[in-house]
Amino acid sequence: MSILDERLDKAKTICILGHQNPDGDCIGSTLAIYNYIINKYGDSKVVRPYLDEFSKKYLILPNADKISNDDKDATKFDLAIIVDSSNAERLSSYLRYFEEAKDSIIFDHHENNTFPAKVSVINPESIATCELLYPFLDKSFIDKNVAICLYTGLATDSGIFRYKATNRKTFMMAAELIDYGFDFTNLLDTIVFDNSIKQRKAQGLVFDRLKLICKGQVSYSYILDEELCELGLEKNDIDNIIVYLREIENIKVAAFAYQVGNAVFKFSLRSKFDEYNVAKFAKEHDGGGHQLAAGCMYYGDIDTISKKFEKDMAEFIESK
Ligand SMILES: [Mn+2]
Repeated sequence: MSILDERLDKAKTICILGHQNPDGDCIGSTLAIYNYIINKYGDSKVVRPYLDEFSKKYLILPNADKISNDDKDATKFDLAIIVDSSNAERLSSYLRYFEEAKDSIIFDHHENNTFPAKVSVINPESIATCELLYPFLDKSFIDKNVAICLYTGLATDSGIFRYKATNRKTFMMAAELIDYGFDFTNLLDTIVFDNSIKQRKAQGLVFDRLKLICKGQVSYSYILDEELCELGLEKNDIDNIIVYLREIENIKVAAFAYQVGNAVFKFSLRSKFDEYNVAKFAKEHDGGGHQLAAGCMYYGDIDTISKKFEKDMAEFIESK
């Protein structure tokens, strides 16, 4: 019996928590666990998944509509399961559920994980939390519903099986999962490749003002809140833009800034090469992440922060 099953057996009330601004791996691992518990225990357990609001495209996943963003639940859970979160702050307003829970277990693949759970299953070598989680699930309770959720995390965190950390294990797991018989083509079209016209217009705007900085080695662009508002878009409608900024020839690093407050910008960073470790850059600018994918913060109006970022990034690139 896995350490997850041991804890599930003992708990009557269970919450599942993940990081703010949840991505495919966070949502996928949350729902893989949720569907697994339903398969294994039916309605003999109370299971509540809590995540911040996420893109509606993920409603294609089984029981995604059961994920709640209620942070005022008075239940003191027997067990909190945390996924894909490197530290306690990442849980934002749901942190209390973890703090008040009697028992806790975390599954995560971020470097420098400091999450204070009772049991930690951490492996930065794992390409996705879903990959790390898979061996802890009893195969007799994995069905199509669990498989499609695990596949979502595996596919999205590996850049659809393209990023360097993708290996034999990743493909073996994908192969096992697709045997459960879900429509993976439609899944990936829905959650990754299809965009609304509004999203395509936002991408047009971002590409219109795209700059190649640091002698063409870095692609950089941004979008303002008022522009998103005008297009009728939410923040989670633009979370794929960084992917397109990375897909430009000859660049080493891609950067995309969007507003998270009045004079506060969050930068998404992607690197194409190990030696340009954007997690290092991010750590020096109020952020963190992985070697090839990270995020950080800049404070000020867009012109000021663009100039400052350009200067900081030039130093970072030249130091290589
Ligand atoms: Mn992840």
